[in-house]
Amino acid sequence: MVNRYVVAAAALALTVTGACGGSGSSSSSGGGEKKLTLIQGIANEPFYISMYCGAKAEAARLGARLSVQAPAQWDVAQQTQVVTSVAASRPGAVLIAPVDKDAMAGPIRQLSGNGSKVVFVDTELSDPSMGLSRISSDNRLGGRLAAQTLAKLIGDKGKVMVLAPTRGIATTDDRVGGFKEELGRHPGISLVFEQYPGDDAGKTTEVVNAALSRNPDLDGIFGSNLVTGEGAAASLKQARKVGSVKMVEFDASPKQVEDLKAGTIQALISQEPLEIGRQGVDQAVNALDGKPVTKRIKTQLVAVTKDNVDSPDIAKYLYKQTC
Ligand code: T6T
Repeated sequence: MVNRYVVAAAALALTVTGACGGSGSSSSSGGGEKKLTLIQGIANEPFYISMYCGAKAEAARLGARLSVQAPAQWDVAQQTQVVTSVAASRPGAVLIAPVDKDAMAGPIRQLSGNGSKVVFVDTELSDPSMGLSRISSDNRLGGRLAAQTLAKLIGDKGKVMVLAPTRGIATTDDRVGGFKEELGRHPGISLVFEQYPGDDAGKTTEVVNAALSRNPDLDGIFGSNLVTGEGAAASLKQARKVGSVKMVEFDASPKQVEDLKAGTIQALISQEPLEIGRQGVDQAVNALDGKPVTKRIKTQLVAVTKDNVDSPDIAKYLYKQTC
């Protein structure tokens, strides 16, 4: 089963014109209309849709032209195709979420080589010399918060598993790292599985089904992103383990919130994708205007539970399916 957020097209390209509209000539710095391109990690997925919503509103406020492109799947070859095509169009600035912190360095060099300002949003590259700004959650802290939350849910003892799409994604690598670091402070809890099924809900469901049959006494699961979380929740339903296996997931898609309210899962560690998109546009426009750029910006995280999911101050942490 293919992740249901994947679209058939190889890349999704949408263009939003800022307040000034018009087709003016692009400019990588100084006068003329500012052309920005957002390259998401994957198309048609609530975290990146929400990021685009934040970026779109900020681009309109600042009078910049924003287009968005994304690979249909979380895949280096597909994102490289998108990067190469965007590099050829020479936008003034590119906001990008690299799908691999090392393999995407080569393709992304094309962007800066062609004169585009590069800003990392959400994920980033290992090479600290690349990118003018990096805007993301504090993912290591988020992983630790997930472990603290899961430990409380299982009475600080038992067997747990952690899921991430694949190794090499800056964000989920840090979440898994933070989760394992915090587990080290809970001697009564053992990590029995660390699995990487890909950014694919269906494959995640199969992996968790297998883990549950090998370990029927599993007590808790941490899904380190939206897609692995949704896949794991589907497995708990199939295995009739809802409530007996406690689940903490990163992100807060409409489906995840539905599972939280239904009691299938017990907590979400949610991010601020709209704010990440907004800040990415701000830093890109600062770079184009020759103004100071902030190198690193950390946005907020919150643990969402059945008790607080409907409170007004949580609303900004819940993801959108459309802008
Ligand atoms: O968790 C987000 C994002 O922060 C991560 O880098 C990749 O997965 C998501 O897009 C959710 O699917």
